[in-house]
Amino acid sequence: MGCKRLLEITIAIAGLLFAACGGSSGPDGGMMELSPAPMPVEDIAPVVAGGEGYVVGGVSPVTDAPFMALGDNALDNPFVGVLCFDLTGIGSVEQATLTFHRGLGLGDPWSMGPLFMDHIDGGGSLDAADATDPALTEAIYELMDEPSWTLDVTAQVQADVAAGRSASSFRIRFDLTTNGDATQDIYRVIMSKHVASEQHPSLVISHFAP
Ligand SMILES: [Ca+2]
Repeated sequence: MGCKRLLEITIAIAGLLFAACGGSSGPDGGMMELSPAPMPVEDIAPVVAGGEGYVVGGVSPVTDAPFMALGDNALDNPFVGVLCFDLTGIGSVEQATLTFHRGLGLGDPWSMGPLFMDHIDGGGSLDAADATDPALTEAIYELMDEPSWTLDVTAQVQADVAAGRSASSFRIRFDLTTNGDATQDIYRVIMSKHVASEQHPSLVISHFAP
């Protein structure tokens, strides 16, 4: 095969490849204009005022404390905590990350362990029923004793947005309601009224703005 013939074949193959890879994907043979893909935005969902706190003995909500109390008191009444974040302005959720920090403890709260986190429908305000009502999803996490926690709650926040809930709420509770020793045993989580603002609970949501 002569060099000229080889060159002709090479040019022919190159032409076929160019056509196959097809820059000419538009109906008129020109290049198609692609609309830019929507980009997610990242927002920090604010804590709902009056939505976070804890419930004492299944009857008394506390929403003005710098700490969430978990465990029991000297009357063997349980403490059950709730975190609650406003979903106003949140569109289709791509990613949601919940972070919160441990406070100082007292006694032996882990005698009531494990510590669980439930996804609940808190209705945007903390009331006594939030401590005992059935969860949307129970025990989405078992929490170890850590200085802080960073948890993927994408599925839960997606479900809240899809259901049209105004807030995402998470309940934190020890497995046992009391260890029955007539002594307070308390584990604490730092809440949004604490002076250490860098340790406040936060829910960071990556979403497509509606
Ligand atoms: Ca106790």
